[in-house]
Amino acid sequence: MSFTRAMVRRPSNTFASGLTSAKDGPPDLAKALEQHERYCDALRGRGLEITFLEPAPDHPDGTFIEDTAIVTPRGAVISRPGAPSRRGEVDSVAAGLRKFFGHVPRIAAPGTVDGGDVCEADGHYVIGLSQRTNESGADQLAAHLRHMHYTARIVDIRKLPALLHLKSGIAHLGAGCWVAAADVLDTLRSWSGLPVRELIVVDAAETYAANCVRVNDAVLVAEGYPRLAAALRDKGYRPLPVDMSEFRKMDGGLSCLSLRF
Ligand code: CIR
Repeated sequence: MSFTRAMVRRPSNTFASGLTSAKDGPPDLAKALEQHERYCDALRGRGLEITFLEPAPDHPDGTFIEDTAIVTPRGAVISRPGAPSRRGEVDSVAAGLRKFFGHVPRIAAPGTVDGGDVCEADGHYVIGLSQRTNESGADQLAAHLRHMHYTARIVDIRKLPALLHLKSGIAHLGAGCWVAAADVLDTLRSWSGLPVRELIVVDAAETYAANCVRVNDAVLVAEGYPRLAAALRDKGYRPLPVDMSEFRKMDGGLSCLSLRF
């Protein structure tokens, strides 16, 4: 899929009070803002025009904008985040997306979906049941996607508690090429009928980097994970390292900093 736009939200001054399970200490806001700017540069360098939503001090996790919507070439769906503290993030995202997509349906209670649990693979959407996405939310999202004439499947990753989201452990680079963390491999192989032409396995020491993102001619990948970068290069991809240290402290992966469309 090729992209021309992205929507992002800079971290606000309450960033450090967001949800996290990481034990790496509090993030440095100035450094996070700098890293966010470099991330935006990487997107601009791939030809994307960026829309910035206002920073949201009332929502410390608001910079992880990917969780608030599922955006496809045929329309967008506003999610209902699994963490109650994140539910208020969606209104401003809905307003931003309406400018591009017109009517944008929403996941309704009791459903919950985090966009990080949704992985697009050549027009097929894999939706992960996780700590954040429940059956009702996944069913509603699958129905919206099918209405847009996409196919969708729901998979269960709740037995992989190390994964906050589906895309914490897998990424799809296009044309059936997957990146998967070593401990997700068996689960991925159990998804029958999934077109897997090529598989890049991320070894246990680099699991965080499995959350990489293909953006047009490059693959954005967290900086400091040389084995995955080398494996991507070997397969003919162009890895583009982006420093994610401050976002990692808040459990944030690379994909969650933007909505791409
Ligand atoms: C959260 O726990 O919701 C945020 N601190 C991090 C969300 C990261 N989202 C993602 O990787 N898709």
